[in-house]
Amino acid sequence: MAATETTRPDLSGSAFLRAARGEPVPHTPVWFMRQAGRSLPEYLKVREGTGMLESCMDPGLVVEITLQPVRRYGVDAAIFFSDIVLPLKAVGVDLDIKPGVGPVVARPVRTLADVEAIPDLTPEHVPFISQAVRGLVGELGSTPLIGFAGAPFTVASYLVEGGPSKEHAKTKAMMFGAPDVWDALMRKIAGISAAYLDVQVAAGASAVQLFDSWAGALTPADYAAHVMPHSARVLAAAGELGVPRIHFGVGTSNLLTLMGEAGADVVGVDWRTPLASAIPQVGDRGVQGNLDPTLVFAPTDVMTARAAEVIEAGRAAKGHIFNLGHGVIPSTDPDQLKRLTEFVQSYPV
Ligand code: 1CP
Repeated sequence: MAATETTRPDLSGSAFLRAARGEPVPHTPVWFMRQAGRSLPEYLKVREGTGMLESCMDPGLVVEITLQPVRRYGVDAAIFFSDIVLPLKAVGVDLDIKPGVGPVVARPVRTLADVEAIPDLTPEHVPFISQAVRGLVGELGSTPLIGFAGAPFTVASYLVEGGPSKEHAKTKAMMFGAPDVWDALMRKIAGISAAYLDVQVAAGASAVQLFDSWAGALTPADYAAHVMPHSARVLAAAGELGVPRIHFGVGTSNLLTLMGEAGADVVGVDWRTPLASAIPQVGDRGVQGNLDPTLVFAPTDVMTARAAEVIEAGRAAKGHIFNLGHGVIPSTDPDQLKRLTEFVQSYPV
């Protein structure tokens, strides 16, 4: 329903969208997680003096930063410049994104009352998002825009820990020890993430990615029991919008089947799992990935040889979208990413 609100350009020839749907492609599509707002000098320049969250709420800046890697690399998709905690900020959670640290939450969530104090997200909370997406879709022409949201477990980790965490110990303690609070929190975040994706697709995003970056901290049984049903609700809501859904996590070699079954069209794979072993696990779905992000620091011929291996392995999938196995490392040389993009796009299909 929401998806019909904006007239989109004709994207039927998009290699990215075709691969996401398992259709034949003119070339292997490529984009990079965290391609916007990392290593580019033109990004650092426009961000000068403006905080991260402030930048995400400025449609002019969001359009510019999202377009920068598309202009420079000619990637097959743009990823919306925002953050997984932006919707929480928009509904009034007291948080900041601290340079060099990441999201920091002033009063971490511990009780049912804390969960109930978080409002649900409505489009009125994020008019600047709709405006930025509309502006982008106009500028991007035949390049599709990927909208995104954080999956409930990964967003919960920031809310419960109060900031970045390695062990996610307080989060998992709540999951194991306070199931009623956990269930309420996961439902709350699932609703916010689904509404946030709805806003982006209604304004013209052509695909969505659900980031469950920290799901790899869980056993398959705990993922299935305590996390998957909530991610599945977000993916089902996105499915209603008629756009392809990518589901990504880090260190998820034991969760790939479940992450697909949660309702993804494409499963994102980090670099630790060879695509040859990931593909049978995801079954009749596409895969996205998965060059080790440090390989762009290697000599170009070493990087491209490894990229070729990834493309060759991807042939066995229903569809393959080339990407790094996680985000672009901030010190990455943009010229090397440009060479990688050209290599992937010119590799025989
Ligand atoms: O291409 C892009 O960069 C698009 C925009 C984008 C995306 C998709 C940003 C901007 N953040 C994200 C998603 C995001 N944010 C994830 C999922 C993807 C992933 O695993 O990399 C996560 C876990 C976050 C949380 C976050 N925000 C962190 C990680 C902290 C930790 O726990 O280790 C950090 C450092 C941020 C800040 C952030 N988000 C985005 C940018 C450009 C920045 C840096 C801003 C700054 O320092 O000023």
